[in-house]
Amino acid sequence: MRELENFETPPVGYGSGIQLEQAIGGEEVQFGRASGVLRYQTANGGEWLYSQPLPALTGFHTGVSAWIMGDGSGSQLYFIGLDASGNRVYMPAVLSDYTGWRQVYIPLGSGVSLAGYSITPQAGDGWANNPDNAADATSVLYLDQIVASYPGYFDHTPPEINLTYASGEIWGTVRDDTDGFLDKNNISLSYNGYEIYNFYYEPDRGFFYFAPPEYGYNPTRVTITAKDASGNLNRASVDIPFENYNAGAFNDIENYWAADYINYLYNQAIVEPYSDGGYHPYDAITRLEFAVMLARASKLEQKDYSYIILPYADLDQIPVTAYPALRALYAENIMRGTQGDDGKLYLLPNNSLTRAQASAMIGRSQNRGYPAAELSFPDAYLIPNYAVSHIQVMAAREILQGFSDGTFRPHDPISRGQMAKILYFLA
Ligand SMILES: [Ca+2]
Ligand SMILES: [Ca+2]
Repeated sequence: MRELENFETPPVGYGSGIQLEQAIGGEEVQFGRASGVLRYQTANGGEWLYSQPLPALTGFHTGVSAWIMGDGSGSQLYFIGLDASGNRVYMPAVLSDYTGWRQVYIPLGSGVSLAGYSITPQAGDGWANNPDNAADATSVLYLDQIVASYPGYFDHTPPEINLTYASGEIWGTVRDDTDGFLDKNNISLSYNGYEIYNFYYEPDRGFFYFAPPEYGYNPTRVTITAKDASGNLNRASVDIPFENYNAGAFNDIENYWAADYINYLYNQAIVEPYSDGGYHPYDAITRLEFAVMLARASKLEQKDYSYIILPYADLDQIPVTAYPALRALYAENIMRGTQGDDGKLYLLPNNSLTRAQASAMIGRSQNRGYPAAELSFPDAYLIPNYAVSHIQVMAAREILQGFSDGTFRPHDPISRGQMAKILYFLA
């Protein structure tokens, strides 16, 4: 398989009746951090073409697989191919009579490149009577992870990572069941959450090697992440043993179970002590504290979001120093606020948040494409729908676990101590 379009950078092209843009974050993304959104005139449809067609299909690849989120409109989506002679071919992709994500295979033909998308509106008797089909109405379809492929096969299995740590060195192998050994640009390595580019990698046998620059004094975590052409993600981490020289950063965590994680956050400048010198690990975290910690731990470049105007009606209750973090979370569709009874949007900075709410926001801060686990918590049925997929993924990644009695307690407030552990395991 070969990745052709993942929408992680905005698509470049032009359309009539259709615009293709980038959608960032949220449940409208199937893989990575962004998807493509096709906005079209419901009554007329239209056409959108890349300025530069995607690379032509070669070898066994006779078509593309694509993820398409339907809008239930009954419109017909076509993928437009361009053959070697420069002729256009229109291949039916989906009839959008469904909602939610669906993966389809679209046979374009060998040597053909994907050049754009075309939409024909719903036909038939019901059309004229449907109030949704007013002349100025628009609809949206989402696209993600378009891969050069062959008929009858979808790859849903993430790459396998074997990782060893010994004597201050890290090495191992990465291999995918479908794609075999992966290129270096499909592998990333992070050191305490920061991406490191100068690690050693041999693509012809999937071998990686890394010697951490400094270890032994503070909590340190190194993570290898691998992505196959179909967008499936996997990661493996090592927690490097240490003697903690910063144990005294907080005066109330000496015997607390998450003390190492809290010190990690301190060393990463994600948290600082309260004025009384404590971390207050048993306190419920406030929405504002949660936001600032999540934005810092996600390593978002907060200065890149200065163009965002925060829409919260309770902005006057929020310290200006927190605006950059909130802007980043808003733009990335990670934390958008809560609609009040008056229809206005509120951040509610001093409120606590439930473990389910926190899980959904933390989940939205992560690339999508990791495997999900079946939830075995006896109270899993209490988890709200919006949080289920995020909790499934974080359970599979072993970021979230239940309490010692096995329950998840989705409606309990999340404590500052629990948050510290989660942020460490995200790194
Ligand atoms: Ca994507
Ligand atoms: Ca795979």
